[in-house]
Amino acid sequence: MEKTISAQMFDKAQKFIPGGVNSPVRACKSVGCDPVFIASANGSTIVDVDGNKYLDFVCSWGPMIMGHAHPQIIKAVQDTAVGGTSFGASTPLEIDLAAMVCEAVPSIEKVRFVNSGTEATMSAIRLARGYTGKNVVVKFDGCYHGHADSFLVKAGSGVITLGIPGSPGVPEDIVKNTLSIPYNNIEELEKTLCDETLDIACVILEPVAGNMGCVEPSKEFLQTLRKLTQERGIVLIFDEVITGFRLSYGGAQEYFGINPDLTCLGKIIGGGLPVGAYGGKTEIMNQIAPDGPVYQAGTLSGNPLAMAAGIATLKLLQAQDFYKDLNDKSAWFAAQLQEVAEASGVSVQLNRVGSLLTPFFAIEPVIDFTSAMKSDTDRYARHWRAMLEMGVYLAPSQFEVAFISGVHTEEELKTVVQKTELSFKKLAGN
Ligand code: HOZ
Repeated sequence: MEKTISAQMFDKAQKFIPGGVNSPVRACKSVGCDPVFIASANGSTIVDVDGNKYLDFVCSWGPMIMGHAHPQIIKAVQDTAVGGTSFGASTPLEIDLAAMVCEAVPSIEKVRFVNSGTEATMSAIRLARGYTGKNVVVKFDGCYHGHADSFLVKAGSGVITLGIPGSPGVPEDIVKNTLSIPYNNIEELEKTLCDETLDIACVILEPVAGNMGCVEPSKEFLQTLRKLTQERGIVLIFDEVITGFRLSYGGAQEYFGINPDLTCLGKIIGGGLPVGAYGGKTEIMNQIAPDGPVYQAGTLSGNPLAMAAGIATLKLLQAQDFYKDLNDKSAWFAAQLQEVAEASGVSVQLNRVGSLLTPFFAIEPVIDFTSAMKSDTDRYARHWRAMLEMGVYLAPSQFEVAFISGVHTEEELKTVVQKTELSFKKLAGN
């Protein structure tokens, strides 16, 4: 049989790019498939190089909340590009986006733009360490904060997907200052944060975990976390790279009504172009160079194309009832999927918060890394392949989320429910 164009491209890519991909999860290894190569996308649909169309639930891992190639976002990028694409100097657009972010996100008074979520989290912990004069970073098992050295301890996303325990190349001396404790576990949290022998600078978490699949924190867990960090002068960092402008216009902190000291952003604020940001209280942010001694810089930081795409996206998200409609639609979709799972007899835990969704092929509720790891990844892989075959592109790993966008229509979601039913029936049969 002749190879598909995607297969030919994957062969070629592997000659020049490690694993044929520029980010491990997209190699689709854990779902037992080779990747499809994308030629173009529009709205809720992506098209591969062989001309196959898929309803897309990866949405570039979050940024495409208004769908692909939204005309207003594309126009903003085109209009900006004709005036030059990068200057390594300040532009008016970065002030506009910074003002929008500060107005939207409850705890952000000042914000610094960088180029990726990894850069944002890496810079935020440096700032927290510089501000407190302490060294230890507390994170949670299964949370993923990008690939900076300090975070590659019991991390989620590709690290779980590929079953990598940590990473060679990360010196012991660095990770000895990272403590990873279980998500949603108040007892462990209290024990760690109240330990006077630990030199804790900050606690960082995904306020809804999205990189071990979707896991919601209990309200009590978040409240205890805020209370203890406040009492002990520990900087609380919310990594809202996924949840920012996703759960609500003000992100997870607005959704849960809990304000961190620092917030990391990415994805949606770049409208599909490479962006990250970290922001928070003025007193802490003023420690960053050139105002303060904590160094951080970047040639492409505040890049005009990314700023233009971000501004256009945020303007669209200000539409009346946007988040209510998106979250209601997602709740309806999740309920339908749950019904289909129950009717088919396949054990699925449907975790959803806002428009983030993961069907865990697990028997018991998934509340943390340990319970997520009990999922039947082989079943997820079979489900993923069946859905791809039927024209639905899901995250190629059990330990990621499906992103629902403002442009997925009810009709489209209904067809996905029907296709899911077919896939689950097949799974139940063997
Ligand atoms: N780390 C991303 C998922 N949580 C994957 C990024 C990509 O492969 O594009």
